[in-house]
Amino acid sequence: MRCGEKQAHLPRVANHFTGVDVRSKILSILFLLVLGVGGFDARHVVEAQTQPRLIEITAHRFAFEPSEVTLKKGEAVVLVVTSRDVSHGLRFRELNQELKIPAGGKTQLRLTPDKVGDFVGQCSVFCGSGHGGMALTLHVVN
Ligand SMILES: [Cu+2]
Repeated sequence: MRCGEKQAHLPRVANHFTGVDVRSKILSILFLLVLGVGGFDARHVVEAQTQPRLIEITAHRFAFEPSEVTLKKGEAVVLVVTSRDVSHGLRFRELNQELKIPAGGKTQLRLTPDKVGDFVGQCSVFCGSGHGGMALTLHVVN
């Protein structure tokens, strides 16, 4: 009887080890998946930190929308200016920056303000009767 019990017990032990092996394989696969997802998240955060902030602006006769934007000194931003109608321009005399926006198109201006203050950009392409009042003000703060 004892001998029979041992023989009956042995396969169970073997099964038990097989079960642990499968479980540890599943665990290590899960662990790798978690690591992979974690690694992806970390890369995503680093990218988000190094990419300049995009600021979408619409230009149309005779305004920029929004007409005021607040920026942080030293923070890199990209102004993405889209024209909804005719060609426009945007010139910041004090910052020595100018961009042209084609009719119905978009233009980007990368900018890292290095001084605090208000900087007014004027439309620099004549677009009609209200052209002179078409402005975008950048408020640069600390
Ligand atoms: Cu204009």
